[in-house]
Amino acid sequence: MLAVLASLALLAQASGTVVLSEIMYNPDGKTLGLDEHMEWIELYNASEEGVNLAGMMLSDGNNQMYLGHYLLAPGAYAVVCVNEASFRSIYGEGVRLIPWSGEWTRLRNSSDQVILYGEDGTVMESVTYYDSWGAQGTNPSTADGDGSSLERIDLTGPNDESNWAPSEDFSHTDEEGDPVCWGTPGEENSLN
Ligand SMILES: [Ca+2]
Ligand SMILES: [Ca+2]
Repeated sequence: MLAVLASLALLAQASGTVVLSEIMYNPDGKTLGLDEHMEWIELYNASEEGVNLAGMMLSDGNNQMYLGHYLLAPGAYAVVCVNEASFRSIYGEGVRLIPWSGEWTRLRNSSDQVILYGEDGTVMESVTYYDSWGAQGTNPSTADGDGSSLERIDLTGPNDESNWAPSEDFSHTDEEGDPVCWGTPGEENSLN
């Protein structure tokens, strides 16, 4: 019995169980606020089992953020944000936030890597995004400071430009009541 439990525990943080699903790397400074207050990363549990995120680590290769105790249900989304008060002021109290400790990864606006490590230090997920992802000809990507996040289209598909694109959800409204696209933190992606 103990051996079975041990193998289940290992499976629980295996590659592909918890995936990177959405990244707000360049929040719209005019409406959302500064990067250091409003960046966030969304995770999704693509497995059939609940996964405790405790001990997992997010990093851009420099700073390290250790995830705290958090049971992510199968098919559920949750968010790691740089500043809870700032995040709540925009997105409200309903989004579940994952506790973390360490130093925020600081998502560069040109290009950066986001790596998710399992508790045992193995790489579970890695995406290197570019501000060109989602650009249309000479028009810059709407994920590059124009409100949108970058969403993963197929949540178990590849971590490249073919499978990540600017979010298209306009259910939020700004102070003037105009619809804005601020991503879908904690919810199903608009591109899924
Ligand atoms: Ca940024
Ligand atoms: Ca989402």
